[in-house]
Amino acid sequence: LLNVEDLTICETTAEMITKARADGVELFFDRATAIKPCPIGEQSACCKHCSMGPCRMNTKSPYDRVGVCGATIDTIVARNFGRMVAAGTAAHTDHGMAMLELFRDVINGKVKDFSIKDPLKLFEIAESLDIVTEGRELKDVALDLYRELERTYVQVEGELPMMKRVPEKTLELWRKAGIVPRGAMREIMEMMHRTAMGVDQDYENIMLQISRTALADGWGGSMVSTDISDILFGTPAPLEIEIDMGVLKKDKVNIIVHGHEPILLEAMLLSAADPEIKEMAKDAGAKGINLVGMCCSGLDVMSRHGLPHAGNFSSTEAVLVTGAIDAMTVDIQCIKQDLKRVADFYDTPFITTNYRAKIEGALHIPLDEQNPLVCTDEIILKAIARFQTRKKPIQIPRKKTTGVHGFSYEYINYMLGGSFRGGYTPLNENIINGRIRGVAGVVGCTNPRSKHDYSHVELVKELIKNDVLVLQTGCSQMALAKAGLTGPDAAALAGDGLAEVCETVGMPPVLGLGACVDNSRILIAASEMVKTGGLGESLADLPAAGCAPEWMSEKAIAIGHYFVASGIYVVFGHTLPVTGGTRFEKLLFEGLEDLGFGKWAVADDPLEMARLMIAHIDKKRSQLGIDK
Ligand code: NFS
Ligand code: SF4
Repeated sequence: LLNVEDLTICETTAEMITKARADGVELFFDRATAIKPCPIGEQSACCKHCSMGPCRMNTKSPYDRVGVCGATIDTIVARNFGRMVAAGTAAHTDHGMAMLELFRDVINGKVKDFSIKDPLKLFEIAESLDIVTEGRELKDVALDLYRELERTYVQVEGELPMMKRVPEKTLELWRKAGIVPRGAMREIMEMMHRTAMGVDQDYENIMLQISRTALADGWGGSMVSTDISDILFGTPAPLEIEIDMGVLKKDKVNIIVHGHEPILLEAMLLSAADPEIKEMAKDAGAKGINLVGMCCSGLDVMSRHGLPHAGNFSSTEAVLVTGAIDAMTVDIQCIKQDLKRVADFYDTPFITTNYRAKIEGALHIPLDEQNPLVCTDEIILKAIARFQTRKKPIQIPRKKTTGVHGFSYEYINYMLGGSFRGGYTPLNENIINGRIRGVAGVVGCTNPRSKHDYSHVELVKELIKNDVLVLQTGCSQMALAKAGLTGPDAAALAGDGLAEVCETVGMPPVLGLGACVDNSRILIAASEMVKTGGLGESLADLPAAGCAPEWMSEKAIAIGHYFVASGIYVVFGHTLPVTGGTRFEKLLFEGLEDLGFGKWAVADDPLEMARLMIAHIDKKRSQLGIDK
C-alpha cells in the first residue's frame, strides 16, 4: 500500500483512507495501485472494433505493423479518440436533453413542483436566438425557445441554434472546414459509424468529425443544459459556501446527493423543507436534515441555495467511511459502482434514482419528474430511519473551508461592469493594459492515478501568481475551494496586477462557475471577450488556455476537444490516450493550430502545465501587439 500522503493532499480524504484501511474496507486509491494500466491501452494503440482482432500495435515503433484489416496506427488512435469524444458528448447531451424535457413539462404544466425562476434569462436566450419577445407572453416565448433548442438534438440538416452566439470569425472557420454541427444525435451517430471497422480510414478526415461532434457538446448539449438549469432553478450569483467533510453534522440526518442532474437535489430540498418531514426528523432525535452535495450536482445547486458541499470525485467513497452518512443518493455519471459496497459496510442506504443508471444490488427509487417528491420523501424517510439506528461509531473530520462560488457569465458581466459601465470592457481593458496577463480555465476530474487535488492546486497557484485569472468548474473547483483559494483572501497569492483588479472589483482570483456542463459558461464568456473588442477577432486570438490536470472521464476528452476546436490551447495532465510519435499526435499537438484551431498538449508536472499555458498566453499577447 502507498503512503496516504502520496495519494491525496486533501486532509479529510486522507483521514478517511486511513480509517478505511483500519476498518478493512478497500477504496479505489488502493485498487488503482493494484491494477496496473495496460501500457498499450494507455496509449490507445489497440483496436477491438472487429473480431479479426483485437489488434495491438507496437507503441515503441508504431509504424512497424498494421491491424489485420490493414488499419494503421493513425487510423486506430483517431478512431479510439473519436469514440471517446462521442461518449463524452452523448453524456452531456443526454443530460441536457433531460433538462430540456423538464423545461417543456414545466411550461405545459405537467410538472408542478418547479417553475421558471429566471424569466429574464429566458428572454435573453430567446433573443440571442432571434426569437421575437416583444409584447409576448412568457409561456409563448418559452414554448418557442423549447422548440428551437430541441433542434440541438434532433436536427438532421442545418446549423445548431447556439451557432448564433459564436464569434463570426470562428464560425467562418468551422463553415470552411465543414464542421458546423447539425444536431447532436446525428453527429454522435456519424462518429460511431465512421469509426466502425472498414469505414473512415483517413485520420485527418476522422478529425473533422471528431471536432464536429465535440462542438455539438460544448455549443449544444452542455450549453442547453446550463441555460435551461438557470432558467428553471435560477442563474447563480456569488454566495459563501462551506466545503469539505467538516460540513457533516453528528446530530443531524446527513444525506449526500451525488451525480449530475440538478433536479434530484432541487427536489430533495423541497422534501427536506416539508414541515411533516422535519417533525419526523425531530422525533427521531435529530437536530435537522443536513443536505450535502457532492461532485457536479453539488456544484450545480450549491450557489443557488447556499448548500454545503462535501468534496469531489475522489472523496465519494471516503465520505461514506465517516459512518455519518444516513443516505447517499445518486443519479447519473461519475458514480463508482463500488460506492454500494462501501455504503453497505457502514450501513448507509445507497439509492439510485435515474432509470439510466442502476447499480446491481442497490435500492432503486425512480425519480419521476412529474412527481419528484414521492422519490425524495422516501429517501429522507430512509435516512431518518438510519439515523435512529446508527450502529457503528462515527468519525467526522473537522476541516471545512468557506469560499465564494457561483460566478455565472451573467454575474461576471454585472460584477465587472459595476453600475455604470456594463459588460466585459473592463476585463478586456485590464488584459490589454497587462494587469491581467490572460485567462485560464482549470477544470475537470480527480484521478487516483495522480495525487488527489495536488496538480489542481499547484497549477492554479502558479497561474494566479503570474497574473492569470482562473475560471473553474467541476471537481477542480472543489479542489481549490478546499485549499482555500476561492475566498477574497486568495488575492494575496496573486501577482500584483491581478491582485489589484481583484481588490478593485472585490472578487477572488479564482472564479468558480459550476459543474462540468457549465464549461459552456466559459465559452460564452470568451465569446463576449472577442465581441467586446481589442483582443482579436476569433476565439483562437484570445490570450487564454485551458487545463484538466487530473482528468479521467471520456467527458473530459469531449470538453478538451470542444475547447480545442473552438480555438483554445488545452493542456491535459499526466496522460492522453494517444500513441507517441504518430501523425495523429502531431495533428493534435501542432497541425490543428496551423489550421486555425486551438491545440492539445500533455504535461506531467503542474508547474510545467502552468509554464506551457503562460507561454501560450504570452504568444497570443504578442500576436495581438499587447505584450508588456
Ligand atoms: Ni466532470 Fe462532474 Fe468530476 Fe470529472 Fe466527473 S464529477 S462532470 S467528469 S469527475 S469533473
Ligand atoms: Fe484489427 Fe482492423 Fe478489426 Fe481493428 S478493425 S480489430 S485493426 S482487423
